[in-house]
Amino acid sequence: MRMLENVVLGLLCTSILTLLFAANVQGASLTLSMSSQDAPINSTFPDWNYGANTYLDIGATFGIFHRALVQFNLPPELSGATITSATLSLYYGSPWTAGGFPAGTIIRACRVTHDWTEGTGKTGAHTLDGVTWNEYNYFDGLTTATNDWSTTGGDYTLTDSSTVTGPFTAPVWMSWTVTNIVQGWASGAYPNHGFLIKLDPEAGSPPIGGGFGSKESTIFLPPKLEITYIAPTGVPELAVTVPVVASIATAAYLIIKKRISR
Ligand SMILES: [Ca+2]
Repeated sequence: MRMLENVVLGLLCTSILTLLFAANVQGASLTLSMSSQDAPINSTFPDWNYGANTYLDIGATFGIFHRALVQFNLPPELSGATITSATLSLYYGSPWTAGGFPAGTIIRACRVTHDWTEGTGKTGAHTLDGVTWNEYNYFDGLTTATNDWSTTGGDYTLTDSSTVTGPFTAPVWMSWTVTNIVQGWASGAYPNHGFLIKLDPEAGSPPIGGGFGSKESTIFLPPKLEITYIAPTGVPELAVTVPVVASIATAAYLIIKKRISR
């Protein structure tokens, strides 16, 4: 009986300590519930821009690769902040095949290392104003080296990249832990050129992949970046100069902010 009492007492103490710790956590959270720019690219049409597509296709099919670029403008209040967590989420809404992303499938989110332009092209509407498989901004209609990525399919690094592993069955959010990447942007260690999301490896036989909601989608939810952070000493964590809520239809991105505690 004494042992049981000790166990119960121990659990109670642990619970109280947990509550005290939670109450003393300082910081704030914000959700960027729409990307600032996003675009799918694919190796089938390497000089075609899809910046206005309602889908961000990710996957591979018989040697053809589909990747997605997603970027969020970070509010200035994150500058110099300590990022305690950051989660990138894409809404997987449309499977290519009944199998979707089967068990064991790895989908990787990487940090992009070169700026790029979203563009206004889409399936059936060719434009010369944005990112393609070959170029970070294909604007001249010329297959010269101008604006070429260093590597076709986008310039990115595997450093601090993050993976999730299937199975995934649509519709479902797919979420990557990207704390270190966002921390690097907040500290100024490297510029924010967003994320590149791809299948890894890009086998694709049989086809593996699907469509995710872009910020232009009217059917599926747009990309989302959730961040919790602690501001530098003396800097308010919820600056009033940043709009708390803006219209999805007109804003480059929507911010939902929440104070955790003070
Ligand atoms: Ca877009």
